[in-house]
Amino acid sequence: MVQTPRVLSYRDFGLKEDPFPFLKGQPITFRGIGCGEPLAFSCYNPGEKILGKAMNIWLPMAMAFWHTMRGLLADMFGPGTAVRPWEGQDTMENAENRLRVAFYFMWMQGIQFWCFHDTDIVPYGKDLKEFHANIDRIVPLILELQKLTGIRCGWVTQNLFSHPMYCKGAATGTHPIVWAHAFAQTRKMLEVGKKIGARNHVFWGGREGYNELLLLLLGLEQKNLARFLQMAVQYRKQIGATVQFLIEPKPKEPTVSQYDMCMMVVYGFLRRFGLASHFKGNIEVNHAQLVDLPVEHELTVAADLGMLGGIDGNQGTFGDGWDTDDFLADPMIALRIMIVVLKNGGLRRGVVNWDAKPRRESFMPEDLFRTHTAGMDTLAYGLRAAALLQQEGRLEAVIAERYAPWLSDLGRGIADGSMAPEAICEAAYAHQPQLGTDIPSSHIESHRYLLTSALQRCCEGVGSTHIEPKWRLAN
Ligand code: XUL
Ligand code: CO
Repeated sequence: MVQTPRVLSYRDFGLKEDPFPFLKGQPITFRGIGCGEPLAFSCYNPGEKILGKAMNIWLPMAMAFWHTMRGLLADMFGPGTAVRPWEGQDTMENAENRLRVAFYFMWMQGIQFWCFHDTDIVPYGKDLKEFHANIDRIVPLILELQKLTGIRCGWVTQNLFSHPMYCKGAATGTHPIVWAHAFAQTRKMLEVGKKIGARNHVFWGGREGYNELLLLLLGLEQKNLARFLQMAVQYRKQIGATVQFLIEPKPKEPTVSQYDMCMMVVYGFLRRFGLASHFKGNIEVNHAQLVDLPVEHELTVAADLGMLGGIDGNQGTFGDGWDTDDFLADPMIALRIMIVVLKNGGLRRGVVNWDAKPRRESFMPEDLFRTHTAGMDTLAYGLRAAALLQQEGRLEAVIAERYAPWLSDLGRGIADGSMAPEAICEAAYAHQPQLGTDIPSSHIESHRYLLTSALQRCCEGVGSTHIEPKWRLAN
């Protein structure tokens, strides 16, 4: 898993000039806790062992091709601002060059995995046939670049939301020919995933929901979606692929209400159609925030069901209410994520995919490195602090004490069903529980503060160094 310690230059990637000359050929590396340089890691030290595993095993970082390579930072109010000298016409030639730049980017950033949609890597062309022929043409280059760098595919997916034909949904649309296109795209990506050794295959139902309930045949749409997933499961088996299937929940946007609302809803749907054992969840921070849940809720539900399959790393802009895909910058969110990930024993085959983009005013190629470095570091602080908490065992002790009453005769009797209803009610009549004696305070704030203090201790040395600010606010 640790990257081959070779030195590669842009020329090894088949590039004629260095797309990132500001790095002067030097990859992003760890320069010590709190080093504070925007193009060096202050916390993420890939090979360093944390609780017996290297940091890059706990945090298998992945680049999202659509944002990092294709995102031009356009929004609904204006065109893209991104300066991307390697972008040109939407041709195969440019697609190949872009792929080379992508691998060089990941190499320089110290990222070990990549994730992409079918439409990210080649032009669609005039129809599905041409699109798939284009994909076939680029696969050998993918294999070559993966071999050169040791960078592997975290997940593949199919874009079933951008093409105008998907305006009413893909597997939940109103026309079977659209369903057929969605399935053909999925089948192709299963084949590609197998060829390039993808670890996971993601299903994000971008337009699988509704915009107007009044016009909806809910039962038909749900059955069609289930059929689509069942056929994907069958095809995976047919071609002998072992890729892990992940569903990425999201409550809304672009539709008013999406069927894969949150992890619990996804589980209910999968159970209903006998699919639960075939899928896990890919949990995205900003998607959880859109359903008004903290991401640790989604992660915990997934982990508890044995379905934690991966993470899309980002965060929403505070109070915005949109899927803004900011790079993770809040260490407390990172810590809460990593507490669940450590308890889960890691992400196994899953990756942390940076489904995130620079802000519109951070438009230079250098910002791609600055954003990934900051996001990776933030998550690494979360990892270090979560490991500290786990080692100290203080949170575990609080939890054990909190639920200890369930180990009493009454607790066991209720839980294992051995106690008769009469005896349970008798116990209730016999004892009136008192707050403070029978039922202790939870001291929630002190326990929350354990998290703050763990983060603070991970940054030790930083806070103690007095740095004279170079500028002051005028007042
Ligand atoms: C959209 C989103 C997607 C999926 C892949 O909100 O998260 O980019 O991750 O289709
Ligand atoms: Co995502």
